[in-house]
Amino acid sequence: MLSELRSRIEERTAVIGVIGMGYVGLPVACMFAQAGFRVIGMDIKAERVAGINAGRSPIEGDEPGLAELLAETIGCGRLRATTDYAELAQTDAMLIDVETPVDKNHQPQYAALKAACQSLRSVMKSGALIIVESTIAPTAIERVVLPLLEDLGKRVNVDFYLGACPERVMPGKLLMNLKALSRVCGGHTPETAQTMIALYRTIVEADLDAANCVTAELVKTAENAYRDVNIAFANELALACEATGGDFLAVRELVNKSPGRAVLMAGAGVGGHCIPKDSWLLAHGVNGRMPARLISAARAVNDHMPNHVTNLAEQELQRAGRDVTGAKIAVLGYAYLENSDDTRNSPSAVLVTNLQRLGAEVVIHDPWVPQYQGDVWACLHDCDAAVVMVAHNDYRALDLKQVKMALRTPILIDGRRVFDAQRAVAVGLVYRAVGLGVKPA
Ligand code: SAJ
Repeated sequence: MLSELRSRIEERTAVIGVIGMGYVGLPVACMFAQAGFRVIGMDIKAERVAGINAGRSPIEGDEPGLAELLAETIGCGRLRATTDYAELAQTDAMLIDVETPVDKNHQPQYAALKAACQSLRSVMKSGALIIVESTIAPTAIERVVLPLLEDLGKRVNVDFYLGACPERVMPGKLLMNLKALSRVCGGHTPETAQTMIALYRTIVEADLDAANCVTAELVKTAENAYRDVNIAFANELALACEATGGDFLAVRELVNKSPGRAVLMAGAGVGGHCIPKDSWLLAHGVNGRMPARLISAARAVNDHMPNHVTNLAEQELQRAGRDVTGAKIAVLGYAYLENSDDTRNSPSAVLVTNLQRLGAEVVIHDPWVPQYQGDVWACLHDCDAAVVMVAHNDYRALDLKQVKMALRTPILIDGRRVFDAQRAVAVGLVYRAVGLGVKPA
């Protein structure tokens, strides 16, 4: 049956289902429709389905080309969205793109994934290829997905085929990444992996690497855990610089002159929808068979950074004779990433909570986040400290003399090394920064 599917893929007569019309599922549905396939997009949110069928993208933020591609593929009738799983009975390949978050105890939450499997297993046609694109812990295909799909008596590689092909999309580059980034096609069998490659070749211009499912699961979680551990190293080095009177920026530059070194940037914390989560998925995947000590230690270091920034602010307020209780503090930057409107798992949220718990009045500004836009000077006016949490370009352009004049107490805490320490001190600011141990001259 896989050879028949391969033929239908080549002829573009295969029908593709995509479950989950979010920032992963919608663009991939549009791209397969653009490649010539009939695509059925499935989502449980009726209003989202209605909007998509009206050609309106539910994806926020600036996504070059997505709105146009959606309108085009809906307009020509190749893409259609539905809330009815029964419509997936006609699909030859089904991609699962539902959320796979972790809870506050860092445990994977597979409710959406399980619901999708429980719904599609009763409608999937014989010979259908099921591909999990959502990021899942290593061994989750075997332990979570396969048992659910086989629960009604259907058998993998007999009644259906199964694979994992994790996505590498990023907000702001959804369509570009889908086309330009390589992907691991983890098949339950080598033949399944080859069929997945044939399918993705119709939209991906980069490498498509055949593998088994657990390799695909390991690669995706490892690539993000790797980044988290490396950021944690930069953060721990920054704290060491503060403790020893060093300057992280200078130390990092010199370390990176050593061949094969590439220390990342220390900062006010690690947010976002994937880096923090994927580390825990990798740690969970080993299922207690080995202690994921480094991964959990890195998470602890990175999660500590907004608390460290809180401490810097508290120290300088006390030095200035201002009790943090009752102090008015401006938090500049609420997105998790510079020049982005995405606030998921933002370190700023931790800082704001910390400061409010200490009794401070917090005013938040972020030129990219609608509810925090506005005049930054009005936000800074009469504050006892300004804490920069995100390296937005808008903040790099701030005139430090004006910052000093706007503040009631001239304290500037720089969580992302946006400003030059000497310049800040020269205009009369009390300046502290992540990784800066020396007192600026
Ligand atoms: N961060 C630091 N120091 C650094 C780099 C990042 O503190 O040196 C912080 C950022 O401020 C942010 C968080 O870490 O709060 C995550 O930043 P990120 O640059 O890793 O951006 P993400 O979360 O969008 O990560 C995505 C991932 N891509 C996918 O999952 C497909 C990641 O694998 C990429 O490496 C990353 O983009 C990228 O390189 O842009």
